[in-house]
Amino acid sequence: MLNRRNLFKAAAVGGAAAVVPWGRLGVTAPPASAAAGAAAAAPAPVVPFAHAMPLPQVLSPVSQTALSDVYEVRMREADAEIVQGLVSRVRTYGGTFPGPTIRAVRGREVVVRQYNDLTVNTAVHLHGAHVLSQHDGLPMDTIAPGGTRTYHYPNEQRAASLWYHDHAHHLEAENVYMGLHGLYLLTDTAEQLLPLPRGAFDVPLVIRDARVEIDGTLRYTRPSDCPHMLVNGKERPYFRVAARKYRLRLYNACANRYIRLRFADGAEFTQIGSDGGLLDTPVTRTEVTMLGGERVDIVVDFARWGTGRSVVLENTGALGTERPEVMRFDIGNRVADRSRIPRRLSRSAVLPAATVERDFEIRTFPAMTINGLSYDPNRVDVTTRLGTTETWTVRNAEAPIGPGLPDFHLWHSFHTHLTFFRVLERNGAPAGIADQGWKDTVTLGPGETVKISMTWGPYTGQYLYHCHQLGHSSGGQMGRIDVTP
Ligand SMILES: [Cu+2]
Repeated sequence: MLNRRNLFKAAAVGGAAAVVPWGRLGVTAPPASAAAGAAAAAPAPVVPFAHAMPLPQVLSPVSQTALSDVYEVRMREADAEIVQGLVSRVRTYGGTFPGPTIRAVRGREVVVRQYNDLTVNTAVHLHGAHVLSQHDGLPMDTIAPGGTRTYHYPNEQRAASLWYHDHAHHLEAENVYMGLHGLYLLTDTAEQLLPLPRGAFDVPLVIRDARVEIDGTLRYTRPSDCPHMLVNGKERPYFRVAARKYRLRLYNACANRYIRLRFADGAEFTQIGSDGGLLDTPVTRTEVTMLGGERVDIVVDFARWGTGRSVVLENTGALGTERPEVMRFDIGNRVADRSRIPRRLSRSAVLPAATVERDFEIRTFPAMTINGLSYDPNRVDVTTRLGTTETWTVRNAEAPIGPGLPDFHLWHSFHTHLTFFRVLERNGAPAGIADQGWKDTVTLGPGETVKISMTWGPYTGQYLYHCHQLGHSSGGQMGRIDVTP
């Protein structure tokens, strides 16, 4: 847990401890379980590139009908080797860390029967999916230990890189951190017809931080005390690739941390998709900043570095005391590559003009609130009618602090359930390339404001919007929206 010495060490980064009030540090929600509150041991040493990067296993259905695939998942504790040579007890979907990948096809329903064999409440939210309210994994719709619940996902939406993760009230941050997250890759005919890299050359990178202690304990704490950076469940792995193009699906699955990714040599790559699926046209990037929950799909041509070379993906959003490496790609032989990036990836529907405007302000001090209120599942914060297009102006009320200081807790994001949105403006200027495409989670650095627009639907019922720094949503930065007929 946090103690004054650790807080001081964190504050001393950059040498400005005296000007940072204690209250502004360590603001992620306190761990919810007694186990997580035990005294902390030192973190295990950081040894980059000790592990080969695994790919999350793909889940097989237990049964199929003409129109649906049925899966069963048992949430249970399991042991995982996150840092080489250490055994960590984690919370899992089905025994793997991270959970297994579900592959879905547009128009084919997925049914997941979840069994909770853990000792904590859970709720399974399919992030980015259009689902009925009773299948959304709302914070109070929990599965008690020993219980079960069946979720129905209609998959009547375009291809996108989704993920499922825990959303139980006050517990989501710790549950996700301890391992309750997995991928859900939804494809459709339009995507399949594109000549993008596919199969073994379409690779998810689930990136998240962790603190694994010298005895192997995976401890939930604030990100500035989490020196390990995992990709697909392993600390700073290496991955052998062929000298050709790959599609890499970047996920920030950190509970409480932004990451800023680039190749160590500054090489360009091509972004083809975001949270809500393919962009209309590809864009060239050299760096992407992602807060927890966001997805960025990119295509990288490893032939540019050549056989026998390596390139490191690094996080320039790391603290000065942390290793920037996230993973290393080791480039093998050149192989046949008929994939290419078409100039036109998709054709987005145009959002109608908004008829409703709303303002939201996200704050951590003195309490974790949106518009001054902490989440109350019995209070309706926003009521809208099905099909209404709205413009929401969202402001991060935190002031920036000096460079080099741990400022993860001052970042907020804004995530809407049920529907995707477009980012119209950031800080008063038209949205740039970082805010392209259909989004369900948008990053707000300290003091930033974004204007977003969405049409509420396709279902009526109770849904949520919240900060996706999960320590913040656990603490109350969450609101209820009811969509009425
Ligand atoms: Cu927040």
